[in-house]
Amino acid sequence: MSFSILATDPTTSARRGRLVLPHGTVETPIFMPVGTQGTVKTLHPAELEQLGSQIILGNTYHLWLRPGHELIRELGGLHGFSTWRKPMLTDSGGFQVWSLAKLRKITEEGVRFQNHLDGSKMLLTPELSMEIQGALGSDIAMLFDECPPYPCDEAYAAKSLALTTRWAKRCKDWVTENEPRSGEGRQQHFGIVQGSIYADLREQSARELVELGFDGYAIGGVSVGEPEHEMFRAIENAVPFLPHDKPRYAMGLGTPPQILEMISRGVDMFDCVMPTRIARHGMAMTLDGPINIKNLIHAKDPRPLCESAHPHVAGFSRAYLRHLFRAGEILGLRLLSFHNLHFYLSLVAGAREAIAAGNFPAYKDSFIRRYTRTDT
Ligand code: PRF
Repeated sequence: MSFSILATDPTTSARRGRLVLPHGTVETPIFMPVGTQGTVKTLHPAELEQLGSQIILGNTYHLWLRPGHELIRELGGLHGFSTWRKPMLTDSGGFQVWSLAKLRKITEEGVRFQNHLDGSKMLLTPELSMEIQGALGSDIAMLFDECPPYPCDEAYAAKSLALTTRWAKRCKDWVTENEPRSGEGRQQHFGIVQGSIYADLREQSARELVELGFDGYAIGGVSVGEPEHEMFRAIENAVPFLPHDKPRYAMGLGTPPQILEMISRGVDMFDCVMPTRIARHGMAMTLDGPINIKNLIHAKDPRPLCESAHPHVAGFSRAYLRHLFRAGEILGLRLLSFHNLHFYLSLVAGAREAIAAGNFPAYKDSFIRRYTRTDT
């Protein structure tokens, strides 16, 4: 079995686990930097390794449209093509079609849409998504799902989740018939629980996916504009129906406090564009909350970004980093991206240590208290 639980927190649902994948081992809970186009924006793969990134994410939708999965297959899969050597997870494309493409239409067959790059008409199906992810050669492929918008009435959410289950079955059938990789090098497949904010639908979705049987389970359809308490409830409504001995992944979130809240609810894996995206807008995470490095208050500040900064960044003053942003220098984008990923990776590394040491609730509470404190 590729996932093992090494420790559990006695007072919350937090777990410390280990996931063995074809390109390496992932210690959980883990944060996965997002590399949509086969690159974590601005960073060299060696820098990602220097940060201790254990697994990164890529996107079926973008890489299928450009440069194309056949070309990537020919050039050694996404690993060979990008030179990233460690594990990689690919999202299945449906969610990205929804957020990027024009004139989308969902049918039983799949999603029809207009390519956002050249306007051509395309169809992405569950089978094609699995074929593309097979060509990309990721360690973990996500099943093709529909992520309903928020808000969404219960009738639509029920119809949508029934479609997600039928698509999951088609993904599984395609993999059974076509997957050439077996044994140690086998690609893993994660089902995605949907059901919007409806407890009974979350339960139904989880049960149906578990019945089909996958290597891990994601909770999708969260962090799509719903209030935070609904997001936590969606996780609480799905987790009890997922197998204890399989990894759980909350897709596309969140803030550092939200990640700790999700870990305490039994989630093992996370991805979010936020740390790298806000870095490119001059936002840096610190233990006292995020700061905007472009602000005038940093103009003469000789201090580093944060007492927990990585040595690669800690030597630069806030004043210098502000100068880089104001001068439009690329190094500013690179240093803040590196810093924010270090912040997220340290957050989850701290959670792993705390779970193993039996003091996760204290770790979580003291982190959140300091991060959200507003000194006035
Ligand atoms: N489904 C897929 N990818 C996703 C989501 C989803 O629901 C989300 C929602 N938070 C982010 N990425 N396939």
